[in-house]
Amino acid sequence: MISTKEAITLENKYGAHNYHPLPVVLARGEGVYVWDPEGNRYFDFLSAYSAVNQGHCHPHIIKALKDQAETLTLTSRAFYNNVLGEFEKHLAETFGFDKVLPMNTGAEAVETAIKVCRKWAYEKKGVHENEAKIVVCNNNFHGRTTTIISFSNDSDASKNFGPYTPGFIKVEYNNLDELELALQDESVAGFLVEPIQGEAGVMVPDQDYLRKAAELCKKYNVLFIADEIQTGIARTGSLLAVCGNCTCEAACERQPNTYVRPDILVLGKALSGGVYPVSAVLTDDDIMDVIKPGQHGSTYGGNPLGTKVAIAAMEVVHDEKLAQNARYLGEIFREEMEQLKSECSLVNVVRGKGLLNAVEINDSTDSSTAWDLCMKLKENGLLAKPTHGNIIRFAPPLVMTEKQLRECVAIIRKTFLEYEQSGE
Ligand code: IF1
Repeated sequence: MISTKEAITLENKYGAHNYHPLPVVLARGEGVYVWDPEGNRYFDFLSAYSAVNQGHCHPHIIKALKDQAETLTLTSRAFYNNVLGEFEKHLAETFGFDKVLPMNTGAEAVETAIKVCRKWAYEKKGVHENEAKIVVCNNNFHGRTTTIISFSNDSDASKNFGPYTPGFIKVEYNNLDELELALQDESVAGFLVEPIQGEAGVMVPDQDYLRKAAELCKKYNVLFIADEIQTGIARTGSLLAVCGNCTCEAACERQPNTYVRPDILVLGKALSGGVYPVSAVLTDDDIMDVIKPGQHGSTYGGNPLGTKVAIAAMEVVHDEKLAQNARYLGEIFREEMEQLKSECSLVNVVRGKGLLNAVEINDSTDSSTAWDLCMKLKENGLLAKPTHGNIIRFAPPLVMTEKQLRECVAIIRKTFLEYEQSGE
């Protein structure tokens, strides 16, 4: 096995420099743990940006991968296959929608949702062709295709990738007045929103924001599109973040006072448990039927290998009650971080839901403190990474036990207090 040093050298020499990774090389993963080539073990507190909610190399998912890999991997959609329908039924019933359109990456699913929404606007709402607009929020992150970065206000993600795709209106996140004003434009087709803004630094909106936003969309005949690629699949303590307070055993029971049913639901990442790229767009017949044969697709979209893996990944979420566990452990984690805040001047703000949490470091956004703390956390056996500048995202796999979580809290506390005392 090549060493940490060799692996980093190879990536730097032959790989595009489109990331600035923490200087650690991962060679093996199991559950909440990862190991580097030298055998050092770490708690994974990033979970591949919430794609590994089920833990690394979950045996149930790996078995599904192995069995299907020896049977049939890819057919294209030129023919049917004997897994896709089962996957689509499983998802449609679990999340309560009529139809599923399978894709591969999150960005492809977001692009699919944008296309379906625009087509619905022309063919069902009566918006003039090529005039459909979609409302998005400032500081959004929905992927990295040229259309998606066209509505990003993050210069790193968008600068010098123009010309940009038109037809998007930006409003302030968590601001219902601005949203309502934008929705009054009759050419608006949809409102695309993250239930919690992950990349922006785990920004949690007011409790009733999503429900009231959905009500406004209904009022103005605009499709409410929930991007649950990062917040979904039990990460925030319920199967979907738009669910609010329900900890559904299986399908999302509609809780009138909290359940927010999007018109279009976008899933990815942990939908397939970090084993194989699978994403999906879910909606009802009267919206999905605007897509006719030959109007959208993907070579690997809905392939039997990925969909078999996704079925197994969703079974793990249900059977191991990951939403309930995320909710329970998330409350403990935030309590402990609030306690640390009272002892340590480095901690400015603690926020999150379930096991999607972040700590804002008491330093300027361009300081290296958050990075330096993550380097110290690595030395102490825990891997996390700053999002923007001074915010550290903490998002372990949802299979973590309370004992392991408390061990991680101790590592974070030790690291922060030692760093503060060192006066670095
Ligand atoms: C990177 C961020 C997180 C997402 C939401 C769509 C997508 C993502 C809410 C696109 C993807 C990933 C992309 C990855 C790092 C990570 C990320 F930092 F970029 F913003 F998680 F916050 N919607 N997020 O979070 O899904 O096409 O990647 O499968 O690009 O660096 P994808």
